Amino acid sequence: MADDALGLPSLPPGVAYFEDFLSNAEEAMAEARLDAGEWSNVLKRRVQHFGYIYDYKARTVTADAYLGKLPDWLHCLAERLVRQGYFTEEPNQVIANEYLPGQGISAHVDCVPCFTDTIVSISLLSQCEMVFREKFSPAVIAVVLQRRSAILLKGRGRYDWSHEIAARKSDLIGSVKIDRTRRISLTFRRVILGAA
Ligand SMILES: O=C(O)CCC(=O)C(=O)O
Repeated sequence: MADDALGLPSLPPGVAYFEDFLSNAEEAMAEARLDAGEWSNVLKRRVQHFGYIYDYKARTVTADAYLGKLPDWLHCLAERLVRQGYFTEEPNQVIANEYLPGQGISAHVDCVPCFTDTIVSISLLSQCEMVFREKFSPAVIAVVLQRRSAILLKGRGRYDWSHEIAARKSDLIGSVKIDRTRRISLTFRRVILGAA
Protein backbone atom coordinates (compact mmCIF):
# COMPACT_ATOMS: atom_id res chain seq x y z
CA MET A 1 0.00 0.00 0.00
CA ALA A 2 1.35 3.44 -0.83
CA ASP A 3 1.02 5.59 2.29
CA ASP A 4 1.43 9.31 2.69
CA ALA A 5 3.02 10.96 5.73
CA LEU A 6 -0.24 10.67 7.69
CA GLY A 7 -0.46 6.94 7.08
CA LEU A 8 -3.44 7.39 4.77
CA PRO A 9 -3.46 5.38 1.54
CA SER A 10 -2.50 7.46 -1.50
CA LEU A 11 -5.11 7.16 -4.21
CA PRO A 12 -5.31 8.07 -7.88
CA PRO A 13 -7.16 11.32 -8.60
CA GLY A 14 -10.90 10.73 -8.58
CA VAL A 15 -10.63 7.62 -6.42
CA ALA A 16 -11.96 7.57 -2.85
CA TYR A 17 -11.85 4.73 -0.36
CA PHE A 18 -14.22 4.14 2.58
CA GLU A 19 -13.78 1.56 5.32
CA ASP A 20 -16.77 -0.04 7.08
CA PHE A 21 -19.23 0.83 4.33
CA LEU A 22 -21.15 -2.33 5.25
CA SER A 23 -21.85 -3.72 8.71
CA ASN A 24 -20.97 -7.33 9.53
CA ALA A 25 -24.68 -8.21 9.33
CA GLU A 26 -25.03 -6.61 5.89
CA GLU A 27 -21.96 -8.45 4.65
CA ALA A 28 -23.39 -11.78 5.86
CA MET A 29 -26.78 -10.98 4.34
CA ALA A 30 -25.21 -10.11 0.98
CA GLU A 31 -23.20 -13.34 0.93
CA ALA A 32 -26.30 -15.39 1.78
CA ARG A 33 -28.39 -13.68 -0.92
CA LEU A 34 -25.73 -14.25 -3.54
CA ASP A 35 -25.20 -17.88 -2.61
CA ALA A 36 -28.96 -18.43 -2.81
CA GLY A 37 -28.80 -17.05 -6.36
CA GLU A 38 -27.22 -18.48 -9.48
CA TRP A 39 -23.50 -17.98 -10.01
CA SER A 40 -22.40 -18.01 -13.65
CA ASN A 41 -19.20 -19.73 -14.79
CA VAL A 42 -18.91 -17.69 -18.00
CA LEU A 43 -15.52 -16.35 -16.81
CA LYS A 44 -12.65 -17.93 -14.85
CA ARG A 45 -14.19 -16.43 -11.71
CA ARG A 46 -17.90 -16.77 -10.94
CA VAL A 47 -20.17 -13.77 -11.50
CA GLN A 48 -23.78 -12.68 -11.11
CA HIS A 49 -25.29 -9.76 -13.02
CA PHE A 50 -28.22 -7.66 -11.80
CA GLY A 51 -30.22 -4.97 -13.60
CA TYR A 52 -28.53 -5.52 -16.97
CA ILE A 53 -26.27 -8.24 -18.35
CA TYR A 54 -22.90 -6.89 -19.38
CA ASP A 55 -21.57 -8.61 -22.51
CA TYR A 56 -17.86 -9.20 -21.80
CA LYS A 57 -17.02 -10.17 -25.40
CA ALA A 58 -18.77 -7.31 -27.18
CA ARG A 59 -18.10 -4.91 -24.30
CA THR A 60 -21.66 -3.62 -24.47
CA VAL A 61 -24.84 -3.33 -22.49
CA THR A 62 -27.96 -3.23 -24.66
CA ALA A 63 -31.57 -2.49 -23.79
CA ASP A 64 -32.50 -6.12 -24.45
CA ALA A 65 -29.99 -7.15 -21.77
CA TYR A 66 -32.35 -5.72 -19.15
CA LEU A 67 -33.01 -8.23 -16.39
CA GLY A 68 -35.44 -6.13 -14.35
CA LYS A 69 -35.07 -3.89 -11.33
CA LEU A 70 -32.34 -4.57 -8.82
CA PRO A 71 -33.51 -6.96 -6.09
CA ASP A 72 -34.58 -5.15 -2.91
CA TRP A 73 -31.36 -5.79 -0.99
CA LEU A 74 -29.23 -4.32 -3.80
CA HIS A 75 -31.71 -1.52 -4.39
CA CYS A 76 -31.32 -0.50 -0.71
CA LEU A 77 -27.54 -0.28 -1.21
CA ALA A 78 -28.00 1.64 -4.49
CA GLU A 79 -30.26 4.14 -2.66
CA ARG A 80 -27.68 4.50 0.09
CA LEU A 81 -24.99 5.27 -2.49
CA VAL A 82 -27.14 8.15 -3.76
CA ARG A 83 -28.19 9.34 -0.29
CA GLN A 84 -24.59 9.43 0.88
CA GLY A 85 -23.45 11.33 -2.22
CA TYR A 86 -21.46 8.66 -4.05
CA PHE A 87 -23.77 8.69 -7.11
CA THR A 88 -25.94 11.53 -8.39
CA GLU A 89 -28.26 9.12 -10.27
CA GLU A 90 -29.21 5.76 -8.87
CA PRO A 91 -27.03 2.88 -10.11
CA ASN A 92 -29.09 0.33 -12.03
CA GLN A 93 -26.53 -2.37 -12.77
CA VAL A 94 -24.52 -4.50 -10.37
CA ILE A 95 -21.98 -7.24 -11.03
CA ALA A 96 -21.02 -9.58 -8.20
CA ASN A 97 -17.57 -11.11 -8.72
CA GLU A 98 -16.38 -14.04 -6.66
CA TYR A 99 -12.62 -14.46 -6.23
CA LEU A 100 -11.27 -17.64 -4.70
CA PRO A 101 -7.65 -17.44 -3.50
CA GLY A 102 -5.52 -17.37 -6.68
CA GLN A 103 -8.17 -15.61 -8.78
CA GLY A 104 -8.10 -11.97 -9.90
CA ILE A 105 -9.27 -9.57 -12.58
CA SER A 106 -7.02 -8.27 -15.35
CA ALA A 107 -6.23 -4.59 -15.86
CA HIS A 108 -9.17 -2.75 -17.37
CA VAL A 109 -11.08 0.50 -17.54
CA ASP A 110 -14.81 -0.08 -17.14
CA CYS A 111 -16.61 0.23 -20.49
CA VAL A 112 -16.77 3.97 -21.20
CA PRO A 113 -19.83 4.09 -23.52
CA CYS A 114 -21.72 1.56 -21.36
CA PHE A 115 -21.62 3.23 -17.93
CA THR A 116 -21.69 6.74 -16.48
CA ASP A 117 -18.71 8.37 -14.80
CA THR A 118 -19.12 6.79 -11.37
CA ILE A 119 -18.26 3.23 -10.35
CA VAL A 120 -18.43 1.91 -6.77
CA SER A 121 -17.12 -1.46 -5.73
CA ILE A 122 -17.92 -2.92 -2.30
CA SER A 123 -15.69 -5.67 -0.91
CA LEU A 124 -17.03 -8.62 1.07
CA LEU A 125 -15.31 -11.35 3.09
CA SER A 126 -11.60 -10.83 2.32
CA GLN A 127 -9.08 -8.04 1.85
CA CYS A 128 -7.12 -7.80 -1.38
CA GLU A 129 -4.84 -5.37 -3.14
CA MET A 130 -6.16 -3.42 -6.14
CA VAL A 131 -3.54 -1.94 -8.44
CA PHE A 132 -4.16 1.23 -10.45
CA ARG A 133 -2.00 2.16 -13.47
CA GLU A 134 -2.15 5.50 -15.19
CA LYS A 135 -2.66 5.09 -18.95
CA PHE A 136 -0.30 7.87 -20.05
CA SER A 137 2.52 7.51 -17.49
CA PRO A 138 4.33 4.77 -15.57
CA ALA A 139 2.46 5.73 -12.37
CA VAL A 140 1.24 2.77 -10.32
CA ILE A 141 -0.69 2.94 -7.04
CA ALA A 142 -1.69 -0.11 -5.00
CA VAL A 143 -4.64 0.19 -2.64
CA VAL A 144 -5.62 -2.40 -0.05
CA LEU A 145 -9.36 -3.00 -0.06
CA GLN A 146 -10.49 -4.26 3.33
CA ARG A 147 -13.58 -6.42 3.65
CA ARG A 148 -16.77 -4.33 4.01
CA SER A 149 -15.08 -1.30 2.41
CA ALA A 150 -16.18 0.65 -0.65
CA ILE A 151 -14.02 2.20 -3.35
CA LEU A 152 -15.31 4.91 -5.67
CA LEU A 153 -13.85 5.56 -9.13
CA LYS A 154 -14.79 8.83 -10.78
CA GLY A 155 -13.28 11.24 -13.30
CA ARG A 156 -9.61 10.54 -14.02
CA GLY A 157 -9.52 7.54 -11.69
CA ARG A 158 -12.36 5.98 -13.68
CA TYR A 159 -11.20 6.96 -17.20
CA ASP A 160 -7.41 7.49 -17.16
CA TRP A 161 -6.29 4.74 -14.79
CA SER A 162 -6.84 1.02 -15.24
CA HIS A 163 -7.49 -1.17 -12.20
CA GLU A 164 -6.71 -4.83 -11.62
CA ILE A 165 -6.44 -7.50 -8.93
CA ALA A 166 -3.49 -9.87 -9.32
CA ALA A 167 -4.39 -13.56 -9.47
CA ARG A 168 -2.56 -14.73 -6.36
CA LYS A 169 -3.28 -16.31 -3.00
CA SER A 170 -1.92 -13.65 -0.66
CA ASP A 171 -1.02 -9.98 -0.53
CA LEU A 172 1.93 -8.25 1.06
CA ILE A 173 0.32 -5.60 3.23
CA GLY A 174 2.99 -3.41 4.76
CA SER A 175 5.57 -6.14 5.21
CA VAL A 176 3.06 -8.77 6.31
CA LYS A 177 1.89 -11.55 4.03
CA ILE A 178 -1.87 -11.89 4.40
CA ASP A 179 -3.59 -14.91 2.88
CA ARG A 180 -6.68 -14.20 0.85
CA THR A 181 -9.89 -16.06 1.51
CA ARG A 182 -12.99 -16.09 -0.67
CA ARG A 183 -13.74 -12.52 -1.67
CA ILE A 184 -16.89 -11.18 -3.30
CA SER A 185 -17.22 -7.70 -4.73
CA LEU A 186 -20.38 -5.84 -5.66
CA THR A 187 -19.75 -3.26 -8.36
CA PHE A 188 -22.45 -0.64 -8.88
CA ARG A 189 -22.79 1.25 -12.16
CA ARG A 190 -25.37 3.25 -14.07
CA VAL A 191 -26.01 2.09 -17.63
CA ILE A 192 -25.98 4.61 -20.48
CA LEU A 193 -28.91 3.36 -22.52
CA GLY A 194 -28.80 3.50 -26.27
CA ALA A 195 -25.01 3.58 -26.19
CA ALA A 196 -24.55 0.27 -27.95
O1 LIG B 1 -13.54 -6.88 -7.53
C1 LIG B 1 -13.50 -5.67 -7.57
O2 LIG B 1 -13.45 -4.97 -6.56
C2 LIG B 1 -13.44 -4.95 -8.89
C3 LIG B 1 -14.36 -5.51 -9.92
C4 LIG B 1 -14.16 -4.87 -11.24
O3 LIG B 1 -13.19 -4.20 -11.50
C5 LIG B 1 -15.15 -5.06 -12.30
O4 LIG B 1 -16.15 -5.78 -12.12
O5 LIG B 1 -14.95 -4.48 -13.39
